[in-house]
Amino acid sequence: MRIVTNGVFLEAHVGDIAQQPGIAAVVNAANAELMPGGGVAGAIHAAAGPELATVCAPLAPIAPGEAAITPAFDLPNEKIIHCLGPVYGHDRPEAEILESCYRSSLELAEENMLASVATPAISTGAFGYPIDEAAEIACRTVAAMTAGLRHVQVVRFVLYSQKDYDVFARELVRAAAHA
Ligand code: AR6
Repeated sequence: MRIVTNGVFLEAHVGDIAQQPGIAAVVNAANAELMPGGGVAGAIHAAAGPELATVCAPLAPIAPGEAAITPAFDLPNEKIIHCLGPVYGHDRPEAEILESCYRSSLELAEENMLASVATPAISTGAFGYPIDEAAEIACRTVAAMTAGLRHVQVVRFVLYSQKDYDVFARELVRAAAHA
């Protein structure tokens, strides 16, 4: 699905974050060391190739809520924005940290004059953030930023299951109505 808010396309798709051709930057749900791991980080490092870990090493560690940007190597994108989400029930205040992830990612995209960003549902896998709460925060944060975006024209949420997609689609409509 796709809606327009303040001239920015907000999308939700079911798919693989490592297969998003036509998108300038993909967001990695990273670990602090920016190394390959499971889930999104595993898929992104596997698809980007071993050079990614080499350029990531000097940028690490990052703190929860922070983001870093690298080339995308063998991925069909220009850049990867690596973001460390909060571990649910451990990194607090978790809602503010998750909000900071999406804000920092879009700020980096703007600084790098990138036209489109695709992001997974940060923290909702290994880090245990409940999907409903995470979707509300993600969609609200992104929708609230649309009015200030100059370069980013598309923000795509890439969800791994139909169930997660349904939650994000619902929250996106709700957030766009308030933006
Ligand atoms: N494309 C899109 N979404 C995906 C993909 C994919 N290829 N693979 C998983 N998801 P996670 P986190 C979904 O665990 O919770 C890693 O091991 C998944 O279903 O990747 O932020 C890192 O090394 C879930 O909804 O990220 C870190 O240590 C969401 O993406 C840690 O996990 C996020 O799942 C980060 O945990």
